[in-house]
Amino acid sequence: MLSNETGDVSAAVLQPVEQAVDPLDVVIVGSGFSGLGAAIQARRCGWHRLRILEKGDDIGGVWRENTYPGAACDVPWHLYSFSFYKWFGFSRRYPHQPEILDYMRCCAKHFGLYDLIEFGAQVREARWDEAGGCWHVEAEDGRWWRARVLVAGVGQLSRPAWPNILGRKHFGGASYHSAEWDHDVPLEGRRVAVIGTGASAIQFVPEVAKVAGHLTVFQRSAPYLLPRLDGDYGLLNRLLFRYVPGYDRPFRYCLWKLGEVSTDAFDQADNAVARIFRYVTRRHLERQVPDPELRAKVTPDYPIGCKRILFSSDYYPALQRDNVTLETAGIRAINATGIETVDGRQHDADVLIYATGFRAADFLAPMHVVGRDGAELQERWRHGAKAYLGMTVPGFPNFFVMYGPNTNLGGNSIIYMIECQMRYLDGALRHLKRVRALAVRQDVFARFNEELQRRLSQTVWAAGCSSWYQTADGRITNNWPGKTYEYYRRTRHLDPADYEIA
Ligand code: N01
Repeated sequence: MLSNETGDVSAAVLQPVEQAVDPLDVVIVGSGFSGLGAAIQARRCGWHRLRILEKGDDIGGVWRENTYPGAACDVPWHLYSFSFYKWFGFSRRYPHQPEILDYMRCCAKHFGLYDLIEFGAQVREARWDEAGGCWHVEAEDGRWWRARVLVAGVGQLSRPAWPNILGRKHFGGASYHSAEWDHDVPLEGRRVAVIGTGASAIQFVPEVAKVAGHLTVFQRSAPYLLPRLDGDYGLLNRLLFRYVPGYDRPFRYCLWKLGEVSTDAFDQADNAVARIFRYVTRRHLERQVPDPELRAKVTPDYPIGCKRILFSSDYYPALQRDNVTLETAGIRAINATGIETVDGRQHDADVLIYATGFRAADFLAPMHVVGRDGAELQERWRHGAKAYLGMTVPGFPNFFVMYGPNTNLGGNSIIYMIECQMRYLDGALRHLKRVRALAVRQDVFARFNEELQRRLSQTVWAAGCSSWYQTADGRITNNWPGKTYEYYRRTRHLDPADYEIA
């Protein structure tokens, strides 16, 4: 019987025999868009001995986890899908979560990825083995794998953020986070409180308002809202998408181009695009909210784009329903029966829903990644995560992060960025057929990050509002400062001169 290095025989029998002999080619952590994309790319360039480690019991990442009512994408499907895998099951422009998850499942099936996935594998640690020239990856349950290349595809929005509000644990009713929606808790006729007014809340508030006895929405900052021009395609369009080759291409291109142009709104200097966004959001607000008191409450007090600009045509109307209250007084504490605001009022609730976002700046946590000479990634990233092109870190050979630091966008589709990363990974994997290890050079990494931070300091994200784009110290760790085309250009080819090669 085989035994693994920890001597745990029961875990060892779970390992395929070949692993004890030879490391795998690639281990990928996560089976969201990034993980699936990395696996598809690795296979395309001839690396077939792969494993995808998935902590859940299905693929999909955030699209498996976020099942709140109304969960949908705010990027149209033409752009929020892989350019190389067409699927015409989307019924409307902005697909809802079940359709996106279906798309991902069909994609995984089409590329034969299911056989590669180890479900229930929450990675605890990944450690570089210099002598063996490979990564040793260990799951919480003791299973382990060795692989020449490690790809992290765990996303930026996979860990819910719980607010540090006094008395949170004392609430006597049901409570949960929007990313862990508890469908067993009935909301019909009940008093529901929602904390937060970000992208998640504005999608489920209109749905909850339809059934709740009373809904109180606790807003700390008002979001900017653009109208959501959603719609069903109708049979004819669907048939055209399905049967006319290339019919979807102009849609994809125009949406991408629009996203590129909209990126100008994130420059700190005032410009035409920001002015257009301000005008459209103001008109949307004036049209949908006639009451001056409510209008004042939902008018943002920070520069547009500093937090994510949201799309909704049913959020403002939901706030005006008789059974909905928007509360803007700050929260002092949570107690057994509800929420107490700083003005001393008590707001009783039966159900409390936290729409308080994600621990987006804690990249890769809780996975412990140890590189050359015992270097710990979380320690390196103590003051904010950094990587070269969002993907590679000095001292961490053959390690690639998908949707890593500074690759999030304010105005375009993240799937485009993931495809750029797939292309870059392809370059790396091709090199790794000839050499043992690639680790980005410290000077290349440092120069890149200096440039990035200099440019980011001139964006609206640095204008002083708080957002998940930055650490508590204000370092912008999540967003890419330019257009996506620039990222495409810079990641198109891996330049071996940027790397120490072993
Ligand atoms: O989270 P958020 P989200 N007391 O961080 C408030 C993606 N997404 O889950 O702004 C009171 O945006 C906080 O207030 P403030 C998308 O990229 C995509 O909504 O900090 N309030 C804010 O209102 C999005 O950007 C889709 O003042 C507190 C809210 O909680 C990202 O996920 C759909 C608080 C958090 O908003 C995150 O969105 C959904 C406290 N102590 C989500 N702490 C798509 O369509 C926090 N808040 C693709």
